[in-house]
Parts: sequence; structure tokens; C-alpha cells
Amino acid sequence: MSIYTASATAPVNIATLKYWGKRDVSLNLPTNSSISITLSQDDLRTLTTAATSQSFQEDQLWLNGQLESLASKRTQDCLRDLRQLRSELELQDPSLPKLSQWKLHLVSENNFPTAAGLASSAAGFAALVAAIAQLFQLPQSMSELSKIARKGSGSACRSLFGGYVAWEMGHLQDGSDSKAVQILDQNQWPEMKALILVVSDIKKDVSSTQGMQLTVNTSDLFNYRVSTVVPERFESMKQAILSKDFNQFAELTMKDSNSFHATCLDSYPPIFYINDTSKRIINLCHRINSFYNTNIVAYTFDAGPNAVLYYLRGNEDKLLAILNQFCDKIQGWDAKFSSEQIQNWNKIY
Ligand code: 2P0
Repeated sequence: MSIYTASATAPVNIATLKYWGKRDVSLNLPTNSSISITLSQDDLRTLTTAATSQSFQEDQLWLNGQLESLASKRTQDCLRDLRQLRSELELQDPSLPKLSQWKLHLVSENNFPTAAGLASSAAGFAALVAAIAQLFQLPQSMSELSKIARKGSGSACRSLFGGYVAWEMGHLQDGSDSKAVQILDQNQWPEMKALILVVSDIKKDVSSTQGMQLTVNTSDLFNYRVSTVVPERFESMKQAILSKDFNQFAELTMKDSNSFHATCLDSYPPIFYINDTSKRIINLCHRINSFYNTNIVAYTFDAGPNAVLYYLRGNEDKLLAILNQFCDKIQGWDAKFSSEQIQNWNKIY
């Protein structure tokens, strides 16, 4: 019996304007639009191969070599939507094999350690949706497919695009206008680089899903953030990216990271994602920018203490030279400090 296969990769994306809060938990509809940069395929990515055959007995997923459950509602929602689109194609063209009715085998592999504390769900769901869409030969655009990836994990919708990506929150109740769009291809502003400082690889104790709903339900500051701060910042950040204005992009990115962590602190009970080492990194970035009299580096922190620094290639040498004073080993563009090195820095700084 025939086996049909297709493979796709999706890289991790790091938000520069943060998604934090759902207006619909079941559909992963956000309370604000967000913006991110997708890292390069060579760096942090998930590779997924999807196979289907009439002989397969059940849907199965192997993640990094381990058999994993596909039972979660999020995964089931993605599989159901993709099969629905395929069955529409099969109705239009009865000569097509009935892949929508067959079971799927999925093999996924991350090229980065899950312990690095980086959200892997975004790349994971994006690669899963992209691989199955290819297997089913779906004609839908990436923005259309991003609505399916969004149901797996909100931030996953942004990983279907490379480069600079916006997730437009949409306003419809069914989520049909809540999708990702590309702002700028990575080749149009290729000088941007990211450096990940691994402060801690310990799993966070408040998951993003739990944390964001605690913030929605208890933080007063959150209402101001989503009603006033983010809508304006979303437009300004898009403009900064389109005009490749790093100084402005960096200011908005740092302010938005701080605003997001302020709403975490304003939640009740408060959520602490950044730690003292993260705060030292924040201070150091401001000192560097102040020394150069313009922003040459931007920090951003997700739901954990690890820093992602954005900077332009032309400033790499001077930035790394400064960082090197504190940490003795840096590798390549996706350079990661080990937690031990950052802890050493903790003592020096
Ligand atoms: C973001 N984060 O924009 C924000 C910033 C974390 C901090 O998206 O519940 O794993 O699966 O929709 O996408 C992490 O949340 O949450 C996240 P779900 P997700 O990248």
C-alpha cells in the first residue's frame, strides 16, 4: 500500500511586541496584536515529517525519538482542521486519494535542547501544520494556515513566516481574522542578529497559558496595556521595521518587554519571570546604549529569565567585546551563554 510523505521545518520566533492574554482560550484568540522575528532555519527549528497510509492503524507522533501523545485538544483541533480542508479537496476531485480518512504518522525533531528554556511549541505546531498541509497538498496561503497553527499554540502562527512577522489579533468571534502576516522578509533587513543568553534552563513554574490568564483576570495595568499602549506600539514598531530604523525598533522592543513583565508583576499573586541576572543584563544594555548615544542593542525576555538580544551585524564586534568581558565564550550568531557563564557574570558585575 502506498505511503505518502512530506516534510517541513519551522524556526523558533521571538516576540518583540508580546502576545500576553487570550480573549478566547479555546481558539487561542489574543487580547492584542503582536510582532516577532523568526530565527533562521539553520539555528533553532523543528523539522517534522508527516506520513499517511491506508495501512496505518492510529495517529502517532514521535518527538525527538520518543512516542508522544496526540490527545491534547490543541493538537486534535489542528488535525481536524487540516483533514477538513483536505476532504473539501477530495470532494471537488474524487480521483484524489482519500488521505483525509487515513491515519497520520508524524516524526518531529528539534535541533536545540528543550532544556534551553526556549519555547518550542511555536516551532513545533508550525512545523506540524506546514508538513501536513504539504502532505495534503492544500492550496491555502500561509496566513490561512497560520489560523490553524494558532489553535495549537498562539505564537505558532508567527513561525509559519520567516523574517519580521505580525500576528493581527482580529476581532471576529470565530477567529477567522486572527492570523499572521509577514511585515518584511528577512532578506530585506538581513543585518539583524539575535543572541540568546541562557540565564537558567530550569523549567518555568508558571506556564504561559496559566500566567497570561492570571494577568487578564487580575492586573489593572494589563487593561491599559492592551487598550492604549500596544495598539499604538504595534503601528510604530511596524514602521520602524519597514524603515529599518534600529534605534526606534530597539526602544520599542525594550519598552514592550518591560511593559509585559510589569503586567506580570501587577498580576495577583505576582508572576516573576525575570530574575536578578536578567535585570543585570537589562542594565548593561542600557549602559551600552547610553555609551554609544544610540541604541545598538535591544533586550527582550519571554516567560522566563533568558535574554534575547537583537543588534545589527555591524555592531557585533563591539557588542560581543563588551559582553566578553563578562562571559568568556560566545559562538556564532545564535551564541548562547551557558547558565554557568552567566552566573559567573553575576558575581563579576
Ligand atoms: C510571545 N509568549 O508573544 C509571548 C511573550 C511568551 C511571552 O507567546 O497558550 O506558548 O500556547 O497560546 O504561544 C508564549 O505563549 O501560549 C508566548 P499559548 P504560547 O511570544
